[in-house]
Amino acid sequence: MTQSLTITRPDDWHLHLRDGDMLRAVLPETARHFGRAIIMPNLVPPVVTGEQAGAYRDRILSALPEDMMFEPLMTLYLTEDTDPEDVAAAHASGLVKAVKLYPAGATTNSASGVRDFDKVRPVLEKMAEIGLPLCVHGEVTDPEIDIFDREEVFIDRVLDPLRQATPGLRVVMEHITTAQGAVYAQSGGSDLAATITTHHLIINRNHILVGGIKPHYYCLPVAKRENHRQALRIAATSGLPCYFLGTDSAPHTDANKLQACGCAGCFTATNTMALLAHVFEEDGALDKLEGFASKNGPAFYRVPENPGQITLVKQDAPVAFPEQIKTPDGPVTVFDPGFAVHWTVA
Ligand code: OTD
Ligand code: ZN
Ligand code: ZN
Repeated sequence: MTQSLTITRPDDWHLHLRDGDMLRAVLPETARHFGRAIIMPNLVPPVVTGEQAGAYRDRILSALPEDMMFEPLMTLYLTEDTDPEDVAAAHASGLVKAVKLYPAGATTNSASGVRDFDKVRPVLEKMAEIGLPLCVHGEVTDPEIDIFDREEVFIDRVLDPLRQATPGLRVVMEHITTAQGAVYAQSGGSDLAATITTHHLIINRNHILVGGIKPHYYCLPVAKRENHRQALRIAATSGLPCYFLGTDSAPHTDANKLQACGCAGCFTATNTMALLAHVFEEDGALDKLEGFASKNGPAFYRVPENPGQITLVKQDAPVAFPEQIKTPDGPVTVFDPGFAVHWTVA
């Protein structure tokens, strides 16, 4: 029996595209299904100014195959030297849709991030004034704090004080991984939201560690206990407008993943929509998938929904997704959910 589900063309509200050869290799994987994506600015060096964001946008558009339609929504990487007027101008021109806050050292390429939050106060105040969202990587970097607790501690120590001190600031908690993150995301009305990745709906920390270490499941924030995964499933399938999809699809070559100090990141662009259909069906919530992937994000970011649609089809035989994407830098392994998937995008 085939079953199908047609939804408004989705968007990815958190995506890593990289640059150069890697950009050209991974961009079609996203553009095939998604209308737009919030493009993460953690290049080396990072995308800090409006001018750099404009140049990166041009490189993305020239890497896009001619027969594909896709709009990159650009972000700026917040540093302690970021100029509030540059941010305001990049927003006013329509180029930049969000500013990204990385606590220095929290994740891949975050060394230029923020150490002293007082130094970015003028930028945050300008953003509150103009309604430009702040996307937050919410983990403390304090070496005393256990890596599995870093999100929960960040909410209490950094995020809540920062929001209290900056009334009107619109915030997206990126890639939440805990029950505490899911609860807090509901507390800020229409000025607070959270993205949830596909992989955090599927794996818990056992998947990374039991029966041998699985580098392809290692990402940041690291997957937590099973009760947290369940809380994320409840949040994503709830239909509440504060939760939407941000895949955090983060390509690294296998050579860079499979080594003594392997890179963090799961590459899910290729099969994300199929996996989400599986997850939402399993939770009896296929009717909530469109809100999560296609409607709640545009509503928060105050942009129209995509004009087109995609159709997800469920087939009897398991779908064979490619195991890897070939790139000139080497293969990138596609996220393997560890179970048979019968959904595919038609
Ligand atoms: N997490 N990998 C990367 C970024 C994210 O925190 C993130 O947004 C990356 O490779 O850029 C990862 O595991
Ligand atoms: Zn992050
Ligand atoms: Zn990311």
